[in-house]
Amino acid sequence: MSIRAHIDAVYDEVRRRNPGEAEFHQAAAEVLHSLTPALERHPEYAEPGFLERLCEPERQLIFRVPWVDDQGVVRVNRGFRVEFNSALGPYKGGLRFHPSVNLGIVKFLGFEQIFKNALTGLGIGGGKGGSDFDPKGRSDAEVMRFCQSFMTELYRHLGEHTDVPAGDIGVGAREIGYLFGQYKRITNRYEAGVLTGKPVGWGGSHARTEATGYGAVYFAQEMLATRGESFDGRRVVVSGSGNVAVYAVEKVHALGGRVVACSDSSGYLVDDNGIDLDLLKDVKEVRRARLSAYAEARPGAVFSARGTLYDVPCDVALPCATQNELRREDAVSLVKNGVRAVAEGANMPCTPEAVEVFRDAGVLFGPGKAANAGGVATSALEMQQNAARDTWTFDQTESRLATIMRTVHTECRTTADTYAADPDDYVLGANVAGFLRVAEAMTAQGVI
Ligand code: NDP
Ligand code: 2IT
Repeated sequence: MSIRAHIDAVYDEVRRRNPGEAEFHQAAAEVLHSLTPALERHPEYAEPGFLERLCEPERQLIFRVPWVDDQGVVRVNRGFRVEFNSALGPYKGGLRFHPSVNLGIVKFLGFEQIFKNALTGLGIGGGKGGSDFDPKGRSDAEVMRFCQSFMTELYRHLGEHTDVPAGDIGVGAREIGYLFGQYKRITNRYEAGVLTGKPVGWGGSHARTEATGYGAVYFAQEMLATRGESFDGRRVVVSGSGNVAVYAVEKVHALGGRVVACSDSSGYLVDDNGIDLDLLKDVKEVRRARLSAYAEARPGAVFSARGTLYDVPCDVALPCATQNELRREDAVSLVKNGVRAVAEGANMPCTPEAVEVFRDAGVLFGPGKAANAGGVATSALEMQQNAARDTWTFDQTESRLATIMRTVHTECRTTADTYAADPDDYVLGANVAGFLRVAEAMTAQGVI
């Protein structure tokens, strides 16, 4: 069987064994289909059973999460943790609380996380989890009770050497605090390294909050530099207005660019004078309000509940909200308006059809598993600090983050050049570089 036919057969089997899990199929297809040149050079990874092992999570947990709301009504959610691959280290990856969460979404995120974490070079395996719990509109007390119930089941599977969750959509410092408190209470252990994304005052790392957004901008900066360009004076759109988006805006502004649009699930905002970051943080981080509140407070800013921010002319687009939010027609619009580079702050925000449009137009495209690796990389730095009972300064941590992002960028390009004779093929570069690191460890550790 040719390598191509083998990959197709493995993919067909992934679809058959995981029915209805569209996002997982999509993520698996993207990785598997870029591995052909890697398997041609390393035929041992095309042996029967190898890719099949890679695509089958080591462990999948699904559990009931009952909790009582402020009215005394019992609510029941579903919790997930997919421990996908531990070849390089303890399972590592965030928890997502959003009503759309299901097993297929968690599996897609866990699968991506394997290669992303490998790219950081930091000794972390891949996992992801979450719940279909919707924190929107819930009081702090409700969120606390939910987190306590969630951890009461999950704690037995965690440990600083076993599985280390962090945040993702709907999970930030507040939720990590409640989850940590319950873990500590049940286990009677102050095991700081069991969760990352903790507040800085008690075991959290400086720059972890900023890391994903900052890292995505560093990655885009490196991509632009390959063409002798920079952020200086550039118009940028950033989708979302959560943790990743806010700190992407902050770093773009620090580098002399101007973010003219951002969004949330209720619509998008255009502010041609450049997003006012203090106001954005106040609306989204302090008040947890809708984005329209920003437009109400800022003359000249326009909020639209319909349409898309990808129709706003820009030089750089940073999708930082959620999967499959940037579709073919959005990519066509961005290209028509002269976009130079797109870097994924979110996980898989661009559909495969959109990525094809960017590729055909010669637009620089940084895939999420490379461009947003700064978040999990800084989580690994948090684990290092916890293990050493040490605290690094903000500057020290950010400078390590910047070095890691530059290294990830270089590795994508050199791998793409070696395996596809096209250094601009960041998708292939990221997939192959991450895969080779995991594959080598899996082979050395035997059939497990
Ligand atoms: P947040 O919950 O802080 O923010 C998410 C943002 O995206 C919000 O503005 C939210 O709008 C918007 N959004 C979420 N779901 C949808 C949807 N279905 N439709 C439209 N808008 C939506 O999450 P993060 O910023 O942490 O995560 C954003 C992305 O980045 C995710 O893909 C995540 O997996 C990825 N990521 C996060 C990392 C991290 O360290 N946090 C690390 C690497 C990747 P609203 O408030 O209206 O829901
Ligand atoms: O998608 C991701 O990389 C994250 N949500 C961060 C994971 C982590 O463990 O910091």
